[in-house]
Amino acid sequence: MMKFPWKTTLAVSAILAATVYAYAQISSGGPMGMHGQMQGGMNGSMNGGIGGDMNGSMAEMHRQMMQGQGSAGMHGNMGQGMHHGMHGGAGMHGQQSGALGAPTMPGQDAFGTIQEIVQILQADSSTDWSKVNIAALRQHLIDMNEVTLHAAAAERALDNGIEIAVTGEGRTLEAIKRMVPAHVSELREIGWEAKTDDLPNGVKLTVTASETHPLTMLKALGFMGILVQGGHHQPHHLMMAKGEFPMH
Ligand SMILES: [Cu+2]
Repeated sequence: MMKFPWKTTLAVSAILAATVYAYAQISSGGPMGMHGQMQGGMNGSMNGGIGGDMNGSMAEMHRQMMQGQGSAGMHGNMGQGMHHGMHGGAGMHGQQSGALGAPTMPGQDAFGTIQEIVQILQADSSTDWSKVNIAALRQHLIDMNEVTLHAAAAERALDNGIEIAVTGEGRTLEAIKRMVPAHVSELREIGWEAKTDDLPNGVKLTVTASETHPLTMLKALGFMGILVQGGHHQPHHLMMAKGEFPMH
């Protein structure tokens, strides 16, 4: 099921955090027509939160870098981007005055995620609208909400790892059954020893400790810390919206 180049995604993700200011700068002068959204991401980061907008912008950056547009521009603009980031940027460019001028925050995380994806698709002349499926992305975002906020996670330490019973009812249970096993295949792709077993009301997730993921780390991370590993989510959202990726 996983055809996406994970290693590339990870390598790209590692540098994204360090260059997000620079990226916001490129983007505001760039061809993507996503000014409002990028301001949102930038404001979020300046205010101290790493929010959904920034994650979303990483997906777009990943896409640009895969197309070979990102890295040259990124380095060329890095200094300027950092400068703007540190000084708040307001007034230095009309487009960067979100904090003081036109509001940019979407108000709701899934709304903002979908808005950004739709803007990416509309700015891309190669978008195949006969395949685009925003409803599928919305269902996935509902799954994410259920698993992140409503699933119960009972963690138990083993001698060589941890075991987590992830359970819920109704819509939450559906989301657990779809998302947790899919994430475990992704964890395995990036070198984690993880597996899932079905439970009547959820999924049992077992993660074995290793040199790179020692028991102390696994206990500290717990269910959510483990689930967020890897850089797959944001690019997957775009693929889902394009109808190019099987739902999970
Ligand atoms: Cu997701």
